[in-house]
Amino acid sequence: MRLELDRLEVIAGGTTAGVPLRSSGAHSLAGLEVAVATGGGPRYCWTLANPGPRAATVRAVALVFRLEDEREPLRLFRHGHQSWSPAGTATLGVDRDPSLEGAIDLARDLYHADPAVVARPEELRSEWVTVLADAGTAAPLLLGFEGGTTHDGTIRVCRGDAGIEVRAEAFLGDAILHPGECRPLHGVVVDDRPDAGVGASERLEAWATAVGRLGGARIDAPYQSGWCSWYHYFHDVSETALRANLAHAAEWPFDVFQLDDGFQRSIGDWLVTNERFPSGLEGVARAIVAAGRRPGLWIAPFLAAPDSEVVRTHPGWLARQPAGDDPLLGMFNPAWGGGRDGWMYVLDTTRPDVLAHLERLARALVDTGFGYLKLDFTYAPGLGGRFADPARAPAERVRAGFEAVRRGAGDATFLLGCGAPLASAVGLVDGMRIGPDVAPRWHLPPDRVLIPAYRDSEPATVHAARATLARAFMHRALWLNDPDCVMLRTEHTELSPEQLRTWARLVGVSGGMALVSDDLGLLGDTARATFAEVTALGRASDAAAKAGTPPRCPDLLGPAGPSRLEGGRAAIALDPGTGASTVVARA
Ligand code: 9PG
Repeated sequence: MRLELDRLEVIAGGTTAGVPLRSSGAHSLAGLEVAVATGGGPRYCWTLANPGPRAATVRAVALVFRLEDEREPLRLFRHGHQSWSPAGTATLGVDRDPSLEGAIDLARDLYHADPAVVARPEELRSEWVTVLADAGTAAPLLLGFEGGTTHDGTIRVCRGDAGIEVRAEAFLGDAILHPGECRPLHGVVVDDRPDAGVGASERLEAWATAVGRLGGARIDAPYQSGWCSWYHYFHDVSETALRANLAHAAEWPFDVFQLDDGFQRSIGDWLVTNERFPSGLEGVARAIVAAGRRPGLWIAPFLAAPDSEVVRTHPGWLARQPAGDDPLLGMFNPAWGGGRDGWMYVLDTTRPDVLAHLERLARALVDTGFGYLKLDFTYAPGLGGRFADPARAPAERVRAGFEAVRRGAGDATFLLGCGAPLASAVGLVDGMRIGPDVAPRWHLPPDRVLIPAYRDSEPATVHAARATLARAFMHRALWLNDPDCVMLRTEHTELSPEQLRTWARLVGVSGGMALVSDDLGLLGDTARATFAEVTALGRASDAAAKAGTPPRCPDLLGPAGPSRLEGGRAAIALDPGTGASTVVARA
């Protein structure tokens, strides 16, 4: 199995144009000029220019390859766009792209770089990187973008008239290219080493290491353990509850106490607490410091409630709908209220005044004592809408927001990305949520009414477990992985004791961040012993990752799907169907 470069395509101004491409050179199409240089590796460097006198609207530019000598079934590593998007394996002709399942526009926009429904019913896509494995070749093949900061990268695999096509698509999301402008695109790399001993995970590790180096990844933060308020208290968290948990701090080896969603008066007005937090953010930070722990705080910095102070005083700061003048809607969450039944607006991160606001906000939170910020729902500026500067691609809009927060927060603050387009945040965040939310149950109940297409992103522990296996290779190459919180409760949970242990040990073996999200007053010696096991496994796996051996999923593209993880001195094998697992020591 090998990739043959076939042609170049530009989707701009509503039309698609293509030219054959066999070698390096500059090509004119759709009024634009694309220069492609092919290097060893193989590696493709390309630039996109607008030589014309008028602005051009560019949706995407693609290198199109033909897959040769493959033997089906063709399996691919299907990587999702943002933290909550699923990651795992898919088979061409068997699995379907979720965009085909009739979800609402916002759902598609949330979970993919390109919100449009895929063009062909058999098409599969992977974002940022993929690995292909067929029935005939022993060595899998990796295709990936070297970055994702100035545009997204979507890889599409489909059956064309002349066989299977693989497209590496630089997605600019209808950004304007000004007359005379030239933009470098992120390089595209192929790892087709014929060495059968180099499996999918090893290829992804090598790719992530290279991308992390190129992008100045922040990979030096210490191993993180802590407490998070979300999965026990949810929106009803209170200062009383927080202080009650802090009273148990001495019994737990936590570094950070992180207050999650529920403290704020309004989404967007992050410095003002609601009536359940009479001491305000200063009082909260002081109490956590007094317990000897690092104060952490959740914010959704790019969202704002319709009735928030920030929207009332700065209506011009909002991104707009693609057509008309109404504000762009970035999330629907009735628990947030906000004056429009839970619909939230999106701040326009192409505006210098909005970026100055985000910078000031982060500085104020750090000055208040929060040295750890969880930045959530950060996909929002990447949604399709109208922004003040139409020249910025979705990935650039997301990144500009992260950059502003980093400027304000300073270098010493631990920033955790969440709901984040992964590729846009490299070099800015210290930690990254790499999967959907956990829940006190292994599977999602079959009767739950949801958007059917994106069930795999809904809160269920098996969904978080799958992501922890599939994205393990990113740990300490691109950031510290946050697999989401361990669940230690034994009451008010549908997790069996075995499922509870499986998830806890998987978090441990992954080497990722280990946060407890229970009412500590309800936990006893068994829970403390489980957490001690998590952090012992975790510190060993994390130390190995720091020394160059990241956690590895040996059956990532295996026929039974990912089910095993090796990290440090331990290996876990789990049955995603039942949540049963075994952990063994490795030599
Ligand atoms: C706080 C929570 C927690 C959690 C985050 C995030 O698509 N959704 O509607 C959706 C809502 C909430 C959510 C994920 C997805 O959870 O992952 O840890 O911080 O926000 O509201």
